[in-house]
This record gives sequence, structure tokens and C-alpha cells, in this order.
Amino acid sequence: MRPRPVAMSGWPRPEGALPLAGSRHAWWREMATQSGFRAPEGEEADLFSRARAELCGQALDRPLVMGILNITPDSFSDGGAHFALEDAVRRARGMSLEADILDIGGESTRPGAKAVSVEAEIGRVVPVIRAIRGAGILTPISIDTRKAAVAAAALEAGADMVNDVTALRFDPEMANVVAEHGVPVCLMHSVADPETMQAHADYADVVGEVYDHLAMRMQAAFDAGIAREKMIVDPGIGFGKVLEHNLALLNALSLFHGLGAPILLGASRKRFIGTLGETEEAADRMPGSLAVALHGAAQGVQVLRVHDTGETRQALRLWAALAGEEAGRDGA
Ligand code: HH2
Repeated sequence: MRPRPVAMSGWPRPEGALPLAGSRHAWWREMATQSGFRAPEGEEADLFSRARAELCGQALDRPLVMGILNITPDSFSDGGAHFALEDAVRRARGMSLEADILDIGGESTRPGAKAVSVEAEIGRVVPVIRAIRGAGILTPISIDTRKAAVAAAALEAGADMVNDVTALRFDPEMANVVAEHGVPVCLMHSVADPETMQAHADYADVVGEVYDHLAMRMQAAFDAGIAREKMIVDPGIGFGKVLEHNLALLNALSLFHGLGAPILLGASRKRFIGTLGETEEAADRMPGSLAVALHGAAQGVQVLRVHDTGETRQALRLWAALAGEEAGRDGA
């Protein structure tokens, strides 16, 4: 087990409590190691505490809600729901009241999903982004794509950042598009491609391997001209991972702050929530998804990618109030 901060929230805070990666609510004081607990050493205190750069003009001292808007016929949870332009814009308008960022995707990456051509993907996402901006909705937009041409078209249509589930591995041009536009990019851990990834769910040490992969992808992005302050990292829940891998990664989230970048967590309605929550239908997994979102918040995760934006926002408001200074006042 690699040393990681022990994430805490709530009051009172002991002397020496440090913010966890710039969080207002999550804090830490000691590192958990293989053999027990110890005080931070060397650079650790600064690395795991300092505030992360803003994302799309928004401070990251509280978790941002990223609302999922899939313009696909086959996404595992909301496939087909927003395929028509007017449905997509209506959902975007509703989400813009509840979410800090809208994540728009035109290709399902669920396990076993079939790839979509560049032209078809552009044809799905660009009209929606244009219509959202045309309707005066100003919420930052993230384009969820593996393809450089789709990212470029989406950025030109009004998107603000790129979310690449292959961490710039799928399309050799993707890093250049991100670098040239100077936009933030989410680098997510995944193995192989969606069609075959579950056959590759094989790790000796899933947490260490995902961490090292993300560190390498950050270096590759940097070498391609992308500034480190523009990078966001994501352990890729469910991408080439089975239940035990997802749980190990969720348990180790605070370690990933060691990469020095904001963390994005995408667990909403995923299969492991159905397995543990004993719900077959993806649409019935909101309560379990909230539990995971709050766990992420308590681990200092900066961006929560979710389907249920209003419910997540409400849960986070309560969590922040209960973990905040006001809740610590007992009149003494
Ligand atoms: N998960 C999905 C898609 N994109 N991006 C990031 N950064 N992190 C994730 O965990 C992630 C993601 C898959 O979920 P969804 O978009 O709901 O479904 P589908 O791929 O079937 O469209």
C-alpha cells in the first residue's frame, strides 16, 4: 500500500489539520502507510494540501457537479433519452440549474459498446452544443470523446474542455487539439477499448497500476504541450475493472491527490452500484450513486460526474453544511 493522507471531515479539527487538496470541507493530518500512521514527510504536506487551479473559471474548494448528457441511442443509463435535439436542450437547461459543468458525449463507452464514426459523432454533439449556446445557456461544456476531430468541432461550437476516457491514447492528434486550444483535459484510466476492456480486468495492484498509468499520461500530455494546471485525472471506475478493483480504487482516492491534479470521479449508476445495491435497472441506482458521490467528496474529489444532478447537488449541500464550521458550533 502506498502512503496516502487519511481523509477526514467534520469539526472540531485538531491542531495541524491541513486542507485535503484545497478542499474547504475535507482535511487530513497524517499519512496511512503499510505499517500504520505517520506525520507527513518532505513535500507531502504541500502536495496533498495545496489548492488546485480553477476549472472553467470555477474554484475547486468544493466538489463541482458535472452533469452527464449522452446524445447516444445506446448509453447504459440514459441511452436514447436525449437523442432528439429539443430533448437534449431541455435536459441541458434543467441541468444547468443544478450542475457546474455539462459533459456531452456522442459515443457510448459502456463495456461492449460499438464504436461510432467521427462524422456520426460530430453530427450528434455539435448541433446540441450550438443549440445550448444559442439558447443562452452559459454553463461550461465538456466534450466526452476519444477523437480529436470531434473534440475540435465541439470546442469550436462552444465547448470549454475535453474529457477523454483514453487519456489521449486513442487518437494521436488529440493531444495537439487540446494543447492548441489551451483547454482543460480530463485524463481517465482505461485499458484496451470499450468492446474488449472487461477481458483486460487483470491487475497485480490495481491502485498502484492506475496511479502509475495516470502519472505517465500526465507526462505524455505535458510533453505534447499541455500545461499541468489544465489536467484533471480520473481512475476510470468500471473501465476494465471488476467490483473488487472499483472498491479498491474508491478506497484509495486520497492517494490520487499525489498526482497534483484535480480528481474527477465517474461512478454514477455504474454496474458495481447495481451489484452492491441489489438493483438491476441503471435508472434505480441513484441512491447508491449518491453514497459514492459523498464518499468522493469526503476524499477531496473535486469533480463528480453524475446523471442525477439535482439529487447530487442536494446531498452535497447537506454534506457541506454538516462538515462545515457552522455545524461545529455547539455554544460552548
Ligand atoms: N464514464 C463514462 C463515460 N465517460 N468520463 C470520465 N471522465 N469518467 C467516467 O467514469 C466516465 C466518462 C461511462 O458512463 P456514461 O457516460 O453514463 O455511459 P455511456 O458510456 O454508456 O454513454
